[in-house]
Amino acid sequence: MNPDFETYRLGDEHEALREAVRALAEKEIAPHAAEVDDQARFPVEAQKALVKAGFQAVTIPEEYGGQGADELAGCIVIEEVARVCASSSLIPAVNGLGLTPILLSASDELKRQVLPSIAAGDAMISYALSEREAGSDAAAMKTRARRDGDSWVLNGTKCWITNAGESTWYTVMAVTDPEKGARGISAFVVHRDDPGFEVGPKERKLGINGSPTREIYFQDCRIPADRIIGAEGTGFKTALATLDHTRPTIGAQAVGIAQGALDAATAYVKERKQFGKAVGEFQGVQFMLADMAMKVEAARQLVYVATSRAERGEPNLGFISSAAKCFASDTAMSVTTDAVQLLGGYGYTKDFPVERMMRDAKITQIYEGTNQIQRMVMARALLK
Ligand code: COS
Repeated sequence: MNPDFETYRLGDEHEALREAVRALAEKEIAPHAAEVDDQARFPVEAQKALVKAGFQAVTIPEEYGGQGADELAGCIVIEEVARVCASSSLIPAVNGLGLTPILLSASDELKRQVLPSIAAGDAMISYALSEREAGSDAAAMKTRARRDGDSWVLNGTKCWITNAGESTWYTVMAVTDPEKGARGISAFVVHRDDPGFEVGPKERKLGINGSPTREIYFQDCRIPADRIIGAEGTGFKTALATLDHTRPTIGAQAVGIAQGALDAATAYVKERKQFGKAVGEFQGVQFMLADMAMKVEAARQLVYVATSRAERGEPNLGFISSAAKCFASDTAMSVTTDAVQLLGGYGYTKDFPVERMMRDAKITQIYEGTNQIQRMVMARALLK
């Protein structure tokens, strides 16, 4: 045996980061989580605390004013915030989603235009791929971008845009050549003050109520020509390559939600007495807890492996990033549901956090690709 064996152990820096985010999340974010959900209001306290600590978008490189952290660090931030408030964890998660296309494919000049404001916490960025009729079939989008002199002019509607209205910047995929299918899609960065850009009303949702979800509209929205991300026609590839990097971050969010529910349920069954003893002393309850913890740990390890492979820029990330997102989100759904069960009637009330966690968990099986799409991506990788 060798106590210094470092394989399959997080380094000291990552452990220190977890400790720091956990402390901040418990002190500054958790106390507002129930109210943020109840009032469906943006978690301004969380935003302030995350920005003050520099945790709102840790993967921005130092040359653009960021922390220069790796993708595993990005996942740890999201996981620890989600453990207390999933809505708040969408601040770092959606920034990561919006800025990854820029990190992967944008020119240095465009990176310099956009990234420093996000790194400073003065701006957030959202990601706009989906449309009402182009969800899983993302390449069926209709939003158009036409070149006009020194500008691109966008027309169309994107939907399910997380943090829309709060974000300053939007990464937008649009069709530049309708004859070319997926190869006729390009990616752009739009600023909320660009003429012809507007946001719609907030969707009324089951969970993640603190994070606004809206449509965004482009009506002859004119942006400078240099706001295209990469070459014309590469937008769909950039969009999917982005998801290879960010699906593990949704896995991390799911792990955090599940861990929060597991912690609440574990504390409860030690205190709650029935038939003259703590309900945690009953084997039926113990088996449930053990299964919950086993799944959370398996999901966490899968997420960390996936995000580490993404950080190394390994090829063929589709299988592992979809597996991490899919397994972790299915875990979050089952663990939060069991946590509600373990708290019985109390679990079904807003006096305890587990019903919120159960509602918040559901979206992780849907966004950044439904778990049916994840299974399709995994199967394609196996069969190719
Ligand atoms: N990275 C880079 N390029 C990729 C890629 C990846 N991971 N996966 C596919 N591509 C490329 C393909 O190589 C192909 O390009 P070429 O024609 O030049 O070879 C192009 O993208 C289209 O690929 P494909 O034909 O496989 O696309 P499909 O239309 O069949 O769609 C799925 C593939 C279904 C996997 C994709 O549309 C998807 O992930 N849908 C879900 C979207 C989603 O997650 N939405 C959530 C909203 S974002 S929060």
